[in-house]
Amino acid sequence: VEADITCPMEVEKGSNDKKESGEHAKESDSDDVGSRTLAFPSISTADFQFDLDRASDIIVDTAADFLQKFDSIRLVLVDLSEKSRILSLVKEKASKKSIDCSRFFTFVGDITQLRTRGLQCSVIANAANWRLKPGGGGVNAAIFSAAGESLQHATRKCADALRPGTSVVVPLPSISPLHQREGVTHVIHVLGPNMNPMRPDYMKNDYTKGSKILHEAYNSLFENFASIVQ
Ligand code: AR6
Repeated sequence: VEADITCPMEVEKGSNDKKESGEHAKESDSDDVGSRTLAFPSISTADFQFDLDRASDIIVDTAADFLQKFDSIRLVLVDLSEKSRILSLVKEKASKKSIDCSRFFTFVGDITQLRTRGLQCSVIANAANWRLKPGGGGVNAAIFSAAGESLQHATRKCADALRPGTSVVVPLPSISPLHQREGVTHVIHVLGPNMNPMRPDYMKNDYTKGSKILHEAYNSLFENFASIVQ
């Protein structure tokens, strides 16, 4: 299977994403690029209903700041569908900034099957709930299910709960199928702002506060990732 990986800087050059993806798709196991790569979902923009346009600005801004501070790390925004609107918005906005597209790009696929699909990546982020519980749908359910019970135990050792705008690093035990199959060594749980009235900590459409919290969530995620790499 060829990876649907695209370079944000190149998105306007052609419509055939797969063709332009060849370079990334064929990356080998031989270097340690995977251990310096963080793959993350778009925090808060599905079940938590955060506005996609605002979220894409925040993703591009925080990623650009972070890449300036740290050399030789990669950030990869992942979503399930080629039609993902958040991926399109981020690609479009990243291409307008001078961001190195080998260090920040988007990838279409399941975040629990990255190596299988050709992306070397040891650290993945989860859009968690405040109790750090498995299930509930979305990427949280997918990660807890793929990682098995050892992720629940490991998570319990690290934290009981999260405040919106914060994250926690959980080393993934080597017995976890996600570690064995995909080479994932760490999961970083992130709690973003919630704009869904049916979920806890509903922010009542307050985007002044909500945007600040989403900023904090990505900064916390990226800083935690940097602490693992160093
Ligand atoms: N691989 C990659 N991306 C995914 C996957 C996957 N397997 N599954 C979903 N996405 P969401 P939130 C994308 O709803 O909005 C949970 O129930 C999805 O398309 O998972 O932060 C938790 O328990 C979207 O772009 O997270 C919380 O209660 C992104 O992941 C709540 O939902 C985030 O969508 C968190 O809501």
